[in-house]
Formats: sequence, structure tokens, C-alpha cells
Amino acid sequence: STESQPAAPEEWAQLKRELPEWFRNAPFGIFIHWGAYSVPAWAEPIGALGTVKDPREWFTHNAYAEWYMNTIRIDGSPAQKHHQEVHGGVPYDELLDQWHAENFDPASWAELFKEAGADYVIPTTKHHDGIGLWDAPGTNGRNVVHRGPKQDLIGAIAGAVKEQGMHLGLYYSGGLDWHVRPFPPHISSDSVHDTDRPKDPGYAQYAYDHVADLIERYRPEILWNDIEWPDAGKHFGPGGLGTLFKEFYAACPTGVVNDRWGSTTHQDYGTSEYEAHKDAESFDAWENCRGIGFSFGYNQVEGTEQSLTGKQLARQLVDVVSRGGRFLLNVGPKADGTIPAIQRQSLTELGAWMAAGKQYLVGATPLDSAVAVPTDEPWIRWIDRGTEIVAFVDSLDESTTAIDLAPTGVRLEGATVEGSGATVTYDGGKLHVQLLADRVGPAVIRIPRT
Ligand code: FUL
Repeated sequence: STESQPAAPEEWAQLKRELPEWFRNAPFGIFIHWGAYSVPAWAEPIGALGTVKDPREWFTHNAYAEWYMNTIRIDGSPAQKHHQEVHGGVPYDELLDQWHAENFDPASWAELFKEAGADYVIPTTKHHDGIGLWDAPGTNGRNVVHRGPKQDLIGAIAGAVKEQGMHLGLYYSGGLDWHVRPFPPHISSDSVHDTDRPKDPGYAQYAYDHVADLIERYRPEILWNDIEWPDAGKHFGPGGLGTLFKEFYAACPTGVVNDRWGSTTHQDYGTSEYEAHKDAESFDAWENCRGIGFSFGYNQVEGTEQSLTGKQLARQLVDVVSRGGRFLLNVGPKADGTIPAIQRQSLTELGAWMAAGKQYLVGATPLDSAVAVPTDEPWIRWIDRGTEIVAFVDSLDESTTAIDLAPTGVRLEGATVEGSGATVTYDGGKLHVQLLADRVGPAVIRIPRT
């Protein structure tokens, strides 16, 4: 199709492909949101995305710290007041110059993520504030190589991730760039997804050049675009999204792209976010993302009350995988490059469960509900591994420790427990599971088919 005309459905259909083997067997990824917004690191922890129903309320009190540049522009918002009082109301870009990343140690990040059981890692290369975390072409030095940290953060992260044998993905905000176009602040979803985002050919070319440069330099295996692709770039010819995808697959044959380029374009898998975009969970392959608390960027206002523990993270991961998805858990580093203690602890706790539990999630598929169904109290999730089925069993109520399981069509008397979280006995056509207090996450009960 011609430039500026969105490509036809048949053109997008040509890009359809099988999911690469590595991605099918990758239940767990780490997202990283790090930027000039990590300097103020401030947001109101009002709740999880999708649970605050009034958009105006969400945007004015945005729980996402990475949205700081937008929230401080909303007159009367508590963030605007905070910015005035604590940061003297400085222009946003001065936060970039105050960001030094002086304790950044990418090898120690990668080690922590690997120990938590991660298969892949996706840092933000340019969030909505438009600041490149690499020497992004056309940014006139408004990036971390020339200002603030004064180093190629994406290069450093990419190297450390690959060194640990994990796969690299890259997040890019194609939809919003608060630097290139002076729109009013967003206070509605329409404004974000439609009316107040840049769509013109100039910006489409700028975004194209960015992503092409990221592919060339870092060879990511996931392109994780956000919000939308600029409309003037939704064509197949030179400079168009179709060409970008073709070049990506040619350069990175084991690569996949997410579903945030525009619903009539192309994707390899769907993405839900906290309790939002749940439609995406009906794609054959999908991924749920969230922060450890209510924000992606580090929010110093949050404490343990808002944060998921390792045990809760293990349940979230198992829940998502039992429904056919994968889990992308976000880490929000501090401006100095250290990972906040609460986040580090939850990741380490999750790693203790993953050491034995992860192998049962790799390549798993949801279990037919005719065999067994999940429940929330006691907390039970099921997966199918072909020759065996696996029950993940926990209880949110400390006083419940004895739980019966009775899936059908399997060899109950052959059941075993992986690790030390529980004991299991077979009696009277049921399995009696006894949960043990020292468990580090859901108990893993393996039940053979024959
Ligand atoms: C959203 C963004 O607006 C958030 O800030 C975050 O990056 C999340 C993963 O995607 O749409």
C-alpha cells in the first residue's frame, strides 16, 4: 500500500508465523522501567491499573511513577504540588541531569533476575517522556549517553542479560512521546490512545529510525511497543511498520512482537496489564505484566503494604501460566542504579520457589476443566504436562493446612510432592495434601496420567 495508507489485512497476514521455540518455553520475564522519572520516584499508590474506574481520577492521581511528566502538568494534582515543593518546579529535563546511575551494576541486576528464574528481560529504551536510554538517532543529545548517566544503559543491560543466558526484549513507546508534540496533559484514555498522540509522518519516521537502530545495535528477540504505532507509519513500504517487522524478523529470526502497534496491524502475542487489557488474554499466546507494587517506575511512597511478596509473586506467576499465559514482572530501579530492597527481597524469595517449581511451568498448558478446576480458597491451580498433571496448592488462610484433591482420569496413588512444601497421601479416592509451614510458595503435587 502507498505511504500513509494503513496496509491491508492481507499484507499483515503475510507476517503470521509460528512462535519460536524459546518463547513457548519462557514462562517468566523481567520488565525494567528506569528513567528521569526515577529521580523524583513519586506517585500516589491509589491502586492497580484497571481497578480505578474513573479515568480522570486515575490520571490526576496516577499510580504510575513513570507518568510523572504528565501528572505534574495536571493543574491541582498532588504530584504537581509535590514537584513544586520538593523539586522547586524545575523543568522535567533537569531531572535527566540529576540522574547519575552512580551505583549501576548491570551484572548484579542480571544475576538477581536469573536467580529469580527469569527467561527474558525487557528494559524500557524510550518511555513516554521521550528520553532515550541509548544514543537514539535524532534526539539532539536528549538521551542518557549525552546527559545524566552519560552511558549507553541499553548496551550495558543487553550485554549483562545475554551473559546470563537470558533473552533480551526491548520496550519502546511508539504511541506517546511527550517531548516531540506539545499536547495538553492526558486525562482520558481517548486522549492517550487516540486524540492526543503524535501520528504524523515526521514522527513516524523518527520512531521507525529508533526501532531500526535498536534492532541493529542490540538484536532483541522481543519488540515490546507501547500504546500504538504512529498512524502515518502503518504502511508496508519503505519507512512503514510492515517493513520494520520484516527487517526485524530477518535480523532476529527467533524474534516476536507484542500487540500494541494498533489492533488492525500485526502481533505475535497479546499483553494484559495488571487488571486491564484482559481481552489480550484470549490470544493463543499472551503475557500479563505488572509491577511488584502499583507502579512500574520506582515509587518511593510505596512500602510493603503495596508490594507483592515472593509467595504472592509465585502465585501470580502460576495463575497466569495455568491460564495459558506468561508473566512479565517489573523492576523499578532507583536513580542511582540500585534495586530497592523490597523489590530485591521479593525477587529473591520468588527465586527460592522457582529453584524447584519453575521446571513445572516450562512448556506447560492449561488443564482441561473436566479433569479438575481451580479454586481460590484453598488456592489451587492446575497445569497439564502431557504425561502428568500438576496441582499447585496453597492457602491464604493460615489455619487451613489440610486440603483434598480429586482430579479425574489420573493415577492418584502415584502422586508425589516436589520439594518440601507439603506431604501427600492417597486415601479413599482422594489425595490428602498437608501443607507445611516452611513452604516458600505453592506446594507442587505431581500426578501421573498412567
Ligand atoms: C503502559 C504505560 O503507559 C505504562 O507506563 C507502562 O509502561 C506499561 C507497561 O504500559 O501502557
